[in-house]
Amino acid sequence: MRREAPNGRPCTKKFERIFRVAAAGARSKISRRPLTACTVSACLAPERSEWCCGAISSRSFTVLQLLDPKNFIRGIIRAMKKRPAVLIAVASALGIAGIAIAASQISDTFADTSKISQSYQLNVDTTAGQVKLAVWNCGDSFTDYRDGTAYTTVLIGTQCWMAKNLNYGTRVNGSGNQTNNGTVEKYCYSDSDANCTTYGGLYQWDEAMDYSSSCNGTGEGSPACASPVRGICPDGWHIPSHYEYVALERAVCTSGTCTTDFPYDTSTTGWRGTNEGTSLKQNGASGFEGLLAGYRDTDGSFSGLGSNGHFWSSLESGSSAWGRSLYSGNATVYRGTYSKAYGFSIRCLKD
Ligand SMILES: [Ca+2]
Repeated sequence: MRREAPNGRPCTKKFERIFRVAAAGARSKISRRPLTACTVSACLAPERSEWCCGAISSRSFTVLQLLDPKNFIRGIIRAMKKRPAVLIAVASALGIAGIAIAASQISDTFADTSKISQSYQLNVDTTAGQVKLAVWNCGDSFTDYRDGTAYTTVLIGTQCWMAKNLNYGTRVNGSGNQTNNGTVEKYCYSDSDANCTTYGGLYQWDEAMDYSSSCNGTGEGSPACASPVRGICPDGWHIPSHYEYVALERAVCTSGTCTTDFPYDTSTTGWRGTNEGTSLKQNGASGFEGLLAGYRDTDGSFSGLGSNGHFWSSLESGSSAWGRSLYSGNATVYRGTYSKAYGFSIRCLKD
């Protein structure tokens, strides 16, 4: 049942109540103010239409004037614990400049992604003193709430990919191994921060997985792991499985023999397909924008920048793990297993 009010009209009682509770962290400043200041031109979530104050007519709307954004966010987190669908929106807001909330202040870890809608992003504009909730679609930029880094995204087939390599964590020199030390470590090609900015970080497999167990999908019908591994990706995103890379390859494949070119198995290795590598590389037709970021070799040196790029999947094979490679001189895609000690690029895939 929809309970909407026309645009610009006072919020429904229910909406008011939710935001009164949400504003509890800033009770003295906000909750005494009438929430009729709330002008809404979009629904909070179509599937939760009882929260709506108006019809969807634009991609963002002003929730209310905000006097104390920090406490407001904190209040929302408390209030929305039982409403996981909006937690990710709150999390996304945490990286917005000017809103600094220590992790210790967040009692919910956002670990339960199964109930979290990824379709809404809360933006806090401290200059204007407003909170905006924007409808987020694949293809929109995604801001990693952990460090404020923005990633372009692209829908390929039915998968929503980051169109940039992940660049998250603290840089460490290539000469040492990354370790399970509670800190996400990254290599930057030639130990240069600037290369991370351009090409993303390079991660050893275990570090990329955040020391989670290997997994794969079950085939064409279910290419994702039953429990996708978030690894070092932002909440709501995960390390692609080997089969999810197969799904990607098939989605960009135009040969007419795609199912045999890109089989769902863990035995076929080598160069596959016809022009899919070209499609997946920078400026290719797919929009994947696969950079030839090079890699960190097992001896600690760096190699291949501008010539080849390598991407981990979540599937291991003994002391190695499955990945994909793109090379400047090859129109096809290489699939195979590589020592987990290599430092490769990471593409996060939306859950
Ligand atoms: Ca680490």
